[in-house]
Amino acid sequence: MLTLYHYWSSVCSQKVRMCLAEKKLPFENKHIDLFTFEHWEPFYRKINKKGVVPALEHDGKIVIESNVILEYLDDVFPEIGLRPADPYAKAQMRIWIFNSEEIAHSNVNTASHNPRHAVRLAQKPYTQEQIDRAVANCPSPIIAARFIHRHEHGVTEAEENQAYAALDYLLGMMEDSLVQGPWLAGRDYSLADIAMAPFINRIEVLKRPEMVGAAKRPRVAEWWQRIQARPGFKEAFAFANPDKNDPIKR
Ligand SMILES: N[C@@H](CCC(=O)N[C@@H](CS)C(=O)NCC(=O)O)C(=O)O
Repeated sequence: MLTLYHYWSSVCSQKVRMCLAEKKLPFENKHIDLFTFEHWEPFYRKINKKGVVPALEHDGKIVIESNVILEYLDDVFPEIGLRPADPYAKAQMRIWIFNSEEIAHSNVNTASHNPRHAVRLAQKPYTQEQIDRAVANCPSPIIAARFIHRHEHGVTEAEENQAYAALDYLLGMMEDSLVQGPWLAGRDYSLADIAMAPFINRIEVLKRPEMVGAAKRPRVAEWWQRIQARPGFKEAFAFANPDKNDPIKR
């Protein structure tokens, strides 16, 4: 039995939902609302000591870290395999999984703050006391410090520009890698594509579609079309936001 603790629009959660859908694995859904700070509450800290989503529970065992969850699912449910057998292709797959963590996640997070995270928080009339209580619950000093800083100062234009420059550099590498295509690790659709797809979706949502558009990056643009045509992608992204008042819709 699989249970997924996730948040509808979290990029790391979207990866895991894509993998589950691609493998046709049913799961129990536990939605954790990041904007009511459920991820820092004691019950969830027992599941994920880092206070982030996603977390996967499999027959009572907890696995955290989205990229680790992807490989775990492929180990335990190999019937629909998502890792190439060829060692070189597998190395390419791992590089893209690593890039998704090292470059894509932190920079997409920075770029998402002002137009998404701050907008949601502003919509909820939290008192300073409620914010302080939420932060006191946060298990990670790293995330707590970032949250406080951004809550007080937002993300500056310079920080945002730096994040987009990093993402542009990553997309340039993607364009080059896809010469071997059609997928990021070569011939076969793999965990590399799953690890990167939610970030490309977010770049589009953040109204920077030219970064992944055909004029600038034809191979990335075609890859993105192929990804979106997959039933697993459609299923993973069809997960509806339980909070109907959320001003963010995609
Ligand atoms: N390396 C972790 C990162 C998890 C992560 O940061 N998740 C985000 C959502 S994509 C989160 O829970 N953020 C909550 C917060 O920063 O307060 C993974 O890949 O699972």
